[in-house]
Amino acid sequence: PSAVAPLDFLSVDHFLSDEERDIRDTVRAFVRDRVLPEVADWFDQGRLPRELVGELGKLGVLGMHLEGYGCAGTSATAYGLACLELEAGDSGLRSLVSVQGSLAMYAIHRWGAEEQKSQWLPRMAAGEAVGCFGLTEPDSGSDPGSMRTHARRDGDDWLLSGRKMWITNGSLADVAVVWARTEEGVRGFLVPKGTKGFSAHDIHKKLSLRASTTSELVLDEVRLPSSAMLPGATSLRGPLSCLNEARFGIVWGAAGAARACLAAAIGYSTTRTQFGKPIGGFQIQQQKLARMALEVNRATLLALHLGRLKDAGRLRPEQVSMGKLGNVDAALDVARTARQVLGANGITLEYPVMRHMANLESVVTYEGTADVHALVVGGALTGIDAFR
Ligand code: TGC
Ligand code: FAD
Repeated sequence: PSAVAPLDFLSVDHFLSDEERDIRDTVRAFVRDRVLPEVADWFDQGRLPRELVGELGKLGVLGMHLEGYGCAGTSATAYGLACLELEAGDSGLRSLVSVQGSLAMYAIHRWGAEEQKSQWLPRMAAGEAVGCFGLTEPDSGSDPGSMRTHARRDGDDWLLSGRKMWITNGSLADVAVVWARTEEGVRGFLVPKGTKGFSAHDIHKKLSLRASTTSELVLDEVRLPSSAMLPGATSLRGPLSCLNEARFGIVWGAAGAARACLAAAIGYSTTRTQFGKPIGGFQIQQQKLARMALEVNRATLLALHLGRLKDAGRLRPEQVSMGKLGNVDAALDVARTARQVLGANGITLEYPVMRHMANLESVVTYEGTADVHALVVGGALTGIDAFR
């Protein structure tokens, strides 16, 4: 018997505003009613229903932390709380929202021309248009500066060629934000679906992030008007600034996936009986639960702290790196421990744990691998660049 809330042991809730709590509760209810009843089947079938995009638009979470153009303009903390609740459902759902709001919409919002913003952002916020973000290539992952995709001017037009790999929402997208090298540095281009020479091909046989569309983009001499180029971005800083936003959402989302695993482990261990008593009554299981609860609470506190820093305009990229590194590692630990607490049942889709565990293997790799973030933090600590 305890007065503490098992999933919010340190009462983080107490430090949220009423508005933040309302947003959190609304997203939590959406995940509970719309996502949790079906997400195991979506994962099993390797799909995320397209109609969810419109529903997420109505929910108001697409680009919710951006100002104007039909976006809600919430605090960064409120956006983080939404990511936490979405990823407590499934990392694929949070990915969809991250890629739409923090990568594709943010790129247009931050680096786009006025006409590009008014053409795309209101429809993307409403979930009427889907975006994707193409940075990674088959031979260029952690080192995006080595990208081969390139664009050259041809009169008033651009000709864009190359391949992008592992692109979330790729084949769903109405508009792809594609990063390419040019004689003027790395630039971003808005490539509408159906443009001649542009195609998207889904990647199959994934064992992780199955409730998410991941595609290859092929660009073969794609002719684009000059108005397709994002005028504000002229170097790798363009795409990397978008990654800061999405990584911030992952800091929160990982805490959500971990919380879902903890909830499953508490529920299971208090009802599953062996040797005449609930397994949660054995000391070794209680130690696992206590350590999982510690990780979940610590991750949530770290996310809230980074959220408050971001809302104060003081969040630095290396702090986001520390958050992504720490929280995704913690979530993976929690998921693997919870999986064991559930015994054989833990390996099925009847419980959320192994689905989260498998998803987190992508989360630890995308948006900068754990190694990349360790090197960003290490570089900030020492002043020595260890990437090359
Ligand atoms: P470096 O020489 O350090 O910098 C090049 C230019 O970029 C600027 N910059 C940043 N700007 C904003 N935010 C950051 N975090 C930045 N880091 C660097 C820098 O100031 C410079 O600007 P300028 O104007 O002087 O040119 O670059 P580098 O080549 O040494 O690379 C640094 C490194 C390794 C940290 C970076 O390339 C990196 O982060 N690599 C990881 C790549 C990555 O995370 N890819 C993710 C692809 S998108 C994705 O995974 C979506 S998953 C779906 C989902 O989110 O759900
Ligand atoms: P590599 O960069 O080849 O790394 C392989 C290994 O080498 C890793 O362990 C890495 O940490 C290590 N390594 C690399 N460099 C160093 C170094 N300097 N020092 C020490 N170790 C190093 N990309 C997009 O652009 N848009 C998307 O929407 C998108 N969605 C994705 C969705 C999924 C499901 C997945 C799995 C990936 C997605 N990605 C996306 C790609 C993702 O960003 C890359 O996978 C990631 O950046 C790592 O690149 P890589 O896979 O090529 O690995």
